[in-house]
Amino acid sequence: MTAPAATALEPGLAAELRAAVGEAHLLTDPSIVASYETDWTGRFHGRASCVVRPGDTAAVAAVMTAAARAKVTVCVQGGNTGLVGGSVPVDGAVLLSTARLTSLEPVEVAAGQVTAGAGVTLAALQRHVRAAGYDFGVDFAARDSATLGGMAATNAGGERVLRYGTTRAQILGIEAVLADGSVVSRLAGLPKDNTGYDVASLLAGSEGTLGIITRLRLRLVPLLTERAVALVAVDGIAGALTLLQTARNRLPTLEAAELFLADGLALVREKTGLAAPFTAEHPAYLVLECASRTDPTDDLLAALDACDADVLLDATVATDTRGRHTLWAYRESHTEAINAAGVPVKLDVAVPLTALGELVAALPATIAAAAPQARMILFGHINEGNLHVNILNATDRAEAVTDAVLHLVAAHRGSISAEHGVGRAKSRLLHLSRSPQEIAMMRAIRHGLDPDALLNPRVLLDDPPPAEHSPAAANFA
Ligand code: FAD
Ligand code: 2HG
Ligand code: ZN
Repeated sequence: MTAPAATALEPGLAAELRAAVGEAHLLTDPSIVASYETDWTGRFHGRASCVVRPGDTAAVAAVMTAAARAKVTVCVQGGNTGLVGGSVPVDGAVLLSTARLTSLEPVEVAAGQVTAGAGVTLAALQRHVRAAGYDFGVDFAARDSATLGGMAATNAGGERVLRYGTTRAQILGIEAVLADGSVVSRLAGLPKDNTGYDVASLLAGSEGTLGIITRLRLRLVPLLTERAVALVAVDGIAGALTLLQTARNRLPTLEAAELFLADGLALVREKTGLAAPFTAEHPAYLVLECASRTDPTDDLLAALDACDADVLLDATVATDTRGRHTLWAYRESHTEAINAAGVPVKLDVAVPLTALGELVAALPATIAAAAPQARMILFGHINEGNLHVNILNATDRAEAVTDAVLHLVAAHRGSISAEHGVGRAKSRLLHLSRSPQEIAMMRAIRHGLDPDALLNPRVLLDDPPPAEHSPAAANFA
């Protein structure tokens, strides 16, 4: 996708935005604005009329009030690590960056909760809560850049869903600014609160189409310092599923079960220089992590011992920090290694575990038919049936290959987005995973809160172009 020319910022709106965020945080220099206009993968681009960097909820509300009055589109960006094209602006939009929403309150030790700004990165939150003897239930490789607001907006999953669920399950309250500039705030953190619609749950996974999240009240989990990681070689998906079942049944301390395949390992090794984990090559690999307050190593070893030799082809276990990080690097380096090889078409899907083997078997031919030159790298979170289907050498066939894979997934009763969201990359195919009634309900909620579709247009829902008389129509050219 190439970026169209930027639309100029109207002087009256510029003055209001300057008053809202301060002179230093209204950015209009094209060379600076450019750094906000391309996504992490390099596949999606847009052109913003300016970037605003509000420092608190009141400033976000002032920006939205001004934008709503001028009927100008606002696109929201956190850490810009999203993988579905939702974090880049549409032409002429005001790009609102949450980078300065970094308030971090003291951990409430008795409740096991914390209130944090939407612009706080996952790694900063982890440092903050670990110092107080707690941990956060979500973790993944983009931790140094991904923000809590972006994670909530996409309902990010990651490597610990098996134990703690997705981001939505960690959110006890939310503060957000709506499209008209009004503020909804529910941050008391009551674990029980049945007083009607759950605003926090609704905003989780809404991808910035219902409001701009400014603060979050988060549930924390115990800090588990004793950890053991195994890298296990298996014969393919069938072996991986058998091993998963054994690990789940025998290991109450199991925290992660992550899958990658031989060609993914080869690419990771080529780009990182990591040594081969085993003397022989194998078709598939699982990373298993156990965490507890007491050393889980013996339990992990006993579970591996319980596996038949025709399932478990090879294994290595690490308990020291460096060894564990090395085993994780084989899995976590996939995304960077793929991007180093080219601009990928990224599809993030989930199917019932009973359909996983069939899907993996069908993917190569499906992709080759749509994009003959394509190179597929598969990996993911096996416990949730969540596969990351990365397709290189296919950006010129992106639509065809996306259609083919997502139709195949739908035919296997799957989801076209397991954890990355729908974004702009897949909004035209939402009907493959959601019924007409569900989509109508989503549209009604969206329209009720944002009738002019000013917030993140074309993300999640394929918004119809606004009426011709609306100034926002320019953004849909
Ligand atoms: P952005 O990319 O800035 O935005 C993502 C979406 O959220 C956009 O639509 C944006 O408009 C919206 N948004 C951002 N902030 C707000 C806000 N405050 N209010 C309302 N809307 C907002 N994802 C997973 O789920 N699991 C993984 O394991 C995982 N691993 C990753 C590994 C790597 C190396 C990379 C690059 C990405 C990975 N991701 C993963 C994807 C990505 O990190 C997550 O989607 C993350 O939640 C995005 O956070 P962000 O702050 O970067 O959001
Ligand atoms: C992961 O699980 C992320 O590592 C990124 O969700 C997936 O790069 C991808 O496709
Ligand atoms: Zn993932």
